[in-house]
Amino acid sequence: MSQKVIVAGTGKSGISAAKLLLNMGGEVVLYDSNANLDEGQIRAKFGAKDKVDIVLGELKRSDLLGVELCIISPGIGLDAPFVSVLDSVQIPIWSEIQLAYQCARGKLAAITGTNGKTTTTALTGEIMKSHFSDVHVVGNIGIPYTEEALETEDSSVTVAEVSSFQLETIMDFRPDVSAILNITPDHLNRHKTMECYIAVKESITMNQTEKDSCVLNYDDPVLRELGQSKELLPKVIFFSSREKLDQGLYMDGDMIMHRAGGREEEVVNVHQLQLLGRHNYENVMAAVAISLEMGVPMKKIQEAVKQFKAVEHRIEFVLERSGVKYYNDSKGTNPDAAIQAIKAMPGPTLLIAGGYDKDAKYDQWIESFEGKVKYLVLIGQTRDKIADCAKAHGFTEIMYAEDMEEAVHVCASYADMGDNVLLSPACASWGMFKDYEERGRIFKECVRSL
Ligand code: UMA
Repeated sequence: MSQKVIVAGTGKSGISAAKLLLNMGGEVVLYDSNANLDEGQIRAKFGAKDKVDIVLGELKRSDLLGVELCIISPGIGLDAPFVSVLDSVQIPIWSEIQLAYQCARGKLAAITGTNGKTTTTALTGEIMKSHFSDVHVVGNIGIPYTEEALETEDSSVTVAEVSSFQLETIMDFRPDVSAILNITPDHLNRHKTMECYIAVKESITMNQTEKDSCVLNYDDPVLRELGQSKELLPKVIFFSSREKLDQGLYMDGDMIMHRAGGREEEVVNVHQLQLLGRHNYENVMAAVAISLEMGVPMKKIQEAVKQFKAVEHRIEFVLERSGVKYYNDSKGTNPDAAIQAIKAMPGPTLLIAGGYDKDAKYDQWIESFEGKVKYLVLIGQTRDKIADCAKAHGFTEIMYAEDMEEAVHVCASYADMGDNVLLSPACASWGMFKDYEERGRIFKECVRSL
């Protein structure tokens, strides 16, 4: 990697990719299309001797003199204007996780899917830590893979949460164990069609061979078909929360079961878990399957899953006040994730939703209210679109709020003892918040100061 590389994006991924390249003796052109960024602040993240040129705003061909490769941050689509400048001089584009993969050592488990990735990645990481001494949990979960890749050794285990954005420009990225948890409509503003979105998710398996494994959700028709296809080379392990499987992980009543080679064993009763909802039982099954494939003994897996608590912003219990329970599901950034949160609520619910428009359809989500949602409190750009859709489905208990503080106060004043207040927006956070984490933190602050 002692070449000259352009790194696109100066967020978490771009900065850590640039640092990795510099560490390997390379030279970096660090580019961001946002001309309003403070160049001095970006430069301060590097050492005085680091060979970094910073380019902000428009990218010109002259900026690319001697450049052989581009590392692109996940948030940047291939239709960004500067990509055509790279194409005109035939500079290949790699995803940030591809760069990390080239430099990393040891075994890799990579987890994708529309929903449940972060919980499954965090849980798999905890299970791995109970058995292996050097474990790295990286990727979309918040720590760029490039930040830790150079620290890995042959004995290391890396668990990576991988988004469709990160998969778009992989080359030979090949996990020892891959997992696709589910595929439902999301990010269609970026991937355009469902076919493209499915193809990019499935590309997590594209370099895998017979020596590798792939964990798939049997209940998802697209993934069942992928797993049954003769073209898929890795060993397939299915999990299902709806059917008893001849091989793989499945649920028998409240018991998660594992069946392999004619042998059946109990893994854990869902009442022993500290996670709510069927979708979380699916995440547990996926994590168990991945961990078994990575060589963790069942006893250690069983202990680790019982200890594991919900990660922040995923149906996270905040507190109970005046007999009302408050839950933060800020990571419910699309309708499907938000449906899972509503299903997991133990009783009548006041729901705070709305945000940035990702071209999503809200019909199924509204239908999932099914008498459980008492009031819908809407914030953000999608307020009118959601309100129109709700009314078309006969749901009229709708209120608007200008910000999170108002939304929380409205809920607190309308909630009765025994009710739940849930933030699960079904939309991205952009426009009102920096990211879903900031949205969740602000929600929790508002709840705590009630
Ligand atoms: N930028 C450009 N040109 C563009 C668009 C953006 O230069 O056309 C620049 C922006 O000005 C900004 C930079 O790119 O300076 C931001 O890059 P980024 O959006 O890739 O952000 P990072 O901070 O690098 O964070 C990324 C992931 N972000 C996205 O995929 C949008 C983080 O996932 C991830 O945690 C992090 O890398 C580490 O791997 C967040 C996310 O929202 C949590 N992911 C989506 C999701 O979960 O639904 C996929």
